[in-house]
Amino acid sequence: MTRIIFLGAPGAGKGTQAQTLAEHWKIPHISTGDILRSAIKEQTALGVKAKSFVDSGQLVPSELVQDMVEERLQKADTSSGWILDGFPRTVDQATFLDNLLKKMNLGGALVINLDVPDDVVVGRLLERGRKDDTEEVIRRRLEIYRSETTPLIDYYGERKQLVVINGNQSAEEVTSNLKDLTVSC
Ligand code: B4P
Repeated sequence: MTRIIFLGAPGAGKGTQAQTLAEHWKIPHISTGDILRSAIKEQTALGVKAKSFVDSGQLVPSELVQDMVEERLQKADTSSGWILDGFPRTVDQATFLDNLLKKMNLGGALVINLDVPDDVVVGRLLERGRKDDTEEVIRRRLEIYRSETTPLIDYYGERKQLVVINGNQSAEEVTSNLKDLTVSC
């Protein structure tokens, strides 16, 4: 069973790589950002609550995202594993996920940190131009990433679950490095 978590700054290539590898390994790509954006588009109760946070580059309250992830990880298509992209983003979310996996009688996941310098990610996101890819919102997302998400590098490092990959290469080169990893966990 393959369980992968992608860490990395906004624009580090998490979504890009997770999608490619999920197709390669035939497991679902679970992106909390994509689920939130689709809930916002469909104006579901979750989407209405999440909209202002996503638009301004802040983290959506953890209880909303955690419920969403718990529900998604119970679906039948996860029986061979999954790739989580964008979750966890805080130590609280990581603790929640550890407890959830224990409750489901599953072991830990392999955590991949895609390492890319700030100036490179800002350039990539400005080029992408999603609604939350304006310079001001990108700067806020990066600040929140530094304060809330980088502690997860130590969290998973201490648990010997972490692998760091250089994300500052072409998408094809990053994919090739990732395919070389042993992924059974
Ligand atoms: P996400 O959707 O996770 O957005 P992201 O961090 O910007 O990463 P994304 O995966 O989209 O980009 P990628 O690096 O692949 O989150 C959006 C918002 O949702 C958050 O701000 C927050 O509000 C909310 N949210 C999500 N999860 C949450 C959680 N757990 N808790 C609370 N709130 C949450 O790619 C970026 C661009 O780079 C692309 O255009 C791509 O083509 C390009 N690119 C990728 N790899 C490249 C490479 N190697 N070379 C050149 N370009 C590359």
